Amino acid sequence: MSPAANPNLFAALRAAFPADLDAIAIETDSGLDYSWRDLDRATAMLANLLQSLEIPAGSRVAAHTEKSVEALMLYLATLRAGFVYLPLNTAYQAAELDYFIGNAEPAVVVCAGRNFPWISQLAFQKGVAHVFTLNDDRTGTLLDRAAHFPDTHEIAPKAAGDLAAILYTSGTTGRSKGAMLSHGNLLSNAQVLKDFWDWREGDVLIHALPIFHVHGLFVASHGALLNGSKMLWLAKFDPKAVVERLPRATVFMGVPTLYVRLLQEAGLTREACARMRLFISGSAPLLIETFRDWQARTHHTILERYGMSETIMLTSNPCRAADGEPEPRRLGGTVGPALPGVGVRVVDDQGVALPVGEIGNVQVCGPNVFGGYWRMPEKTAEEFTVDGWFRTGDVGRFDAQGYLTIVGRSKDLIISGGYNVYPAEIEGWLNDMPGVAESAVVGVPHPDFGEGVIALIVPKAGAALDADALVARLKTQIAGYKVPKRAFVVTELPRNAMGKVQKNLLRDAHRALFTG
Ligand code: MLC
Ligand code: AMP
Repeated sequence: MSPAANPNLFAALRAAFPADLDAIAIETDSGLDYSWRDLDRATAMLANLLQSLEIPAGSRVAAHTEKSVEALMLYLATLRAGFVYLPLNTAYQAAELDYFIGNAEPAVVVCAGRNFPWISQLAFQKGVAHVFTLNDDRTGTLLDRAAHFPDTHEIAPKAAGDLAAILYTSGTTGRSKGAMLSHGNLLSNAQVLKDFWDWREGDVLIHALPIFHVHGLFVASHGALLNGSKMLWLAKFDPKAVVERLPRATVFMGVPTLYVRLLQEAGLTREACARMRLFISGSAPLLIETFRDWQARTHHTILERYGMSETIMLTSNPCRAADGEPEPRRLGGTVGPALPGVGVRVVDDQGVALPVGEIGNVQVCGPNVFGGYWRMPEKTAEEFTVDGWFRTGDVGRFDAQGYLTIVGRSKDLIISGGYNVYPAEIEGWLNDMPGVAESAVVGVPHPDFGEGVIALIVPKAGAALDADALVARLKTQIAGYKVPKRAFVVTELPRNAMGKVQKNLLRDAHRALFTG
C-alpha cells in the first residue's frame, strides 16, 4: 500500500525520511549516531519480531524502559507492525505497574533487564505472554531476538480510527484512565504542528524530554521525524549538555522546569542561541518571570502551547509574524489561539459559551481528540458533552484576539516539573498507613518544579505519627515525583459547611514553604 493510502502513522513518518538514508537522523550523547537507514532497518526487524509472536490484532505493547533510541524504535516498530503502544514512566513502581498491566492487558511487556525479575513475575501472573528486556546500552533480549529477523517490512495497513497508543492519565478519583489515541489523532496533530511551527529544511531538534508522555514521545519526536530533521538526543535532561548543543540546533522543546534550570547556566547567552529558531514550552504553566528572563538573556521569545494526553496539542502561540507585523505575537502568560482545525471554547457550568474575558471551563473538539478511555465507557461519557466536546478540566479565558489564558484547573491535579500528580491517589496511600486517620495533598509554588507536592496528615486518636517516616515509606511504594517534598502532621483539616476539605486554605497557609 502506498504511504498516502495507508493511514498508519508510521507510513507518514517513513515517507518523510530524507532521500539520503545515510544521513544522520539521531545523534546521541553517548557518541553513537543513527542514520535514517538504521531507523528504517531496526524498526523493520522489531516489527517483524512483534508480528512473529502471532499476538491478536490490537494487542498492546507496554514499555517500561529508560530513554534510548532503541526505545523510540520500539515505539515506531509497534506502529509499523500495527499494534498499540503503551508507554510507562520508568519511575513507576510495582503497585503502579500492577494496575497498568492488569488494566491494559498487554500481550508484550518490555522492561529494563534490572527490573526483569519483578516485572516479569507481575506480567506473567497477569497473563502477559511475552516479556522482553531492553537496556539503555543496546542490550537485552528484545534486540537479541530482533536481530534474527529481516530488515525489511511492509508497513501494516491501518485505518485512521485504529488505535495507535494508550496513554495513562490519572483520574481525580484515584484510578488512572487509559486515553486511547488513534493513528488519525496523532498524525493530524503532527501535520498541523509541522505547518504551524514552520518546521523547515535544516531544522535540528534538541530532544531532552522523557519519551513516555505526549510531549517527548509525540510532539517532539513526531515533529522531527515528520520533517526529516536530525535530533540531538539526550538520554536525560542536563542543562549543560543542552547549552553545549544550542549552537548546532534550531528547535528546543521543554517543560517550564527545563527553562528555569537552563537560565541558571552562565553559558546560556544570546550568542549561544544565535542559530536557534524556536523555543517551545508546555505541559505546565510557564511563569511570566521565566518568559521575560528568557527574552532578556537570549533575545528569543518562548512560544508557549497547551495540550494534554487526551487531545495532544490544542492551542499555540504563533510561530510566524502576522502580515504587516515585525514579530510573531507571542504573549507571555497565554497559551495562544486554538490550533488550525481544533475547536476550543470556554463555557460556564451549564455549558453556555462565555464572552471574551470571562473565566470558565475549557472544552475542545477536533481530529486530535482521543476516542475515549480504555474500557471505561462511563468515564468517557462523563468527560464528553452531549454535543461531543471534551471537558479538559482546565479553567481559562479568551482575550479579544482569541488567545487563551489558563487560569486554573477544576480537576484536583498538581503539575510538578511537567508530571501530573493526583492528590486523591497520594491521599489513598497515606490513608492506608497505620495510624493515619486522613490526609490532604496539595501543590504549592516551587521555584524548580512550578508546584511542589506537600501532605497534611491527621493521626488516628492516640497514634504518634512521624511525617518523615510516612514519606520514606511512600517512596518505596510509588513513583518518586509523586512523593510529597514535605509532610506535616496536623490535628485536623479545615472543612467547609458541606464537610469538604478546604484545600485552598491549606495552599494559602503553605504558599511560601518553598519560595520563602
Ligand atoms: C524528578 N523528581 C521530581 C520530578 N522529577 N520531583 C518532582 N517533580 C518532578 N517532575 C525527583 C525524583 O523523584 C528524585 O527524588 C529527584 O527528583 C531526582 O530525580 P531525577 O530523575 O534525577 O530528576 P531530574 O532529572 O532532575 O528530573 C527533573 C525533570 C523531569 C524536570 C528533568 O521531571 C522531567 O523530565 N520532567 C518532564 C516531564 C514531561 O516530559 N512531561 C510532559 C508530560 S505531557 P528523590 O527524592 O528520589 O531524590 C503533557 C501534555 C503536554 O503534560 O501538554 O505536553
Ligand atoms: P497530561 O494529562 O499529562 O497530558 O497533562 C495535561 C494538563 O497539563 C492539561 O490539562 C493542563 O492542565 C496542563 N498543561 C499543559 N500545557 C499547559 C500550559 N502551557 N499551561 C498550563 N497548563 C498546561
